[in-house]
Amino acid sequence: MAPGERVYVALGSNVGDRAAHLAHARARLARLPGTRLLRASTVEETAPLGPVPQGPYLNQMVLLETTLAPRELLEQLHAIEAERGRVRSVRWGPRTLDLDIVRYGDRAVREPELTIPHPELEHRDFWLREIAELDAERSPRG
Ligand code: A4P
Ligand code: MG
Repeated sequence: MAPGERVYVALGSNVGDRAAHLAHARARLARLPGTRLLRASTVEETAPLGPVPQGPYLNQMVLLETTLAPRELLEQLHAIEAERGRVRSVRWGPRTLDLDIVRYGDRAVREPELTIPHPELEHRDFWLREIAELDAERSPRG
C-alpha cells in the first residue's frame, strides 16, 4: 500500500450496546480501502457534554493510516454510522455511533461539511488524553 496520511478518528456511543457499536466501528475502519488501523486507545466512559440531557458515552480514539481523501473518509464514516442505525435528530443529541475526523495529517480543511482539525478538539479532555495515549505508544523506539 502507498503510504497514507495519519488520521485520528474519534468514536462515541451513548445508545444501545455501546461497546458493540465501537467494536463494529473498529472492525469496519480496519477494512476500509487503502486503510490500516494502526492503534486504538483505551475505551473511556465520559459524562455527556453539551445542552442535551442524555446518558453517558463510551469514547475511544483510533489512529488510521489511509490513502482516502478527507471527504472520501467522511462518506465512509457516515456509512458505518448508518449501519448501526444512527439517526440524526438533534445536533449533539444521543447516538448509537458517532465517528468524527479529529486530525488528518497536518491538513486544515474548512468546508461547509467538514472542518479539520475538529473544532472541539481543544475542549475535550478525553480526546486530548486518548491522542496522548496513542502517541505515547510510538515511543521510545518510534
Ligand atoms: N463535520 C464537520 N467536520 C467534521 C469532522 N471533522 N468529522 C460535519 C466528522 N464530521 C464533521 O455531524 C454533523 C456534520 O458535521 C456531519 O454531517 C459532517 O458533515 P453529526 O455527526 O451529524 O452531528 P453531531 O455529531 O451531533 O454534531 P457534531 O458537531 O459532529 O458534534 P460532535 O462534536 O460529534 O459532538 N459527550 C461526550 N461525553 N462524548 C461525546 O463523544 N459527542 C457529542 C457530539 C456531544 N456530547 C458528547 C459527545
Ligand atoms: Mg459527529
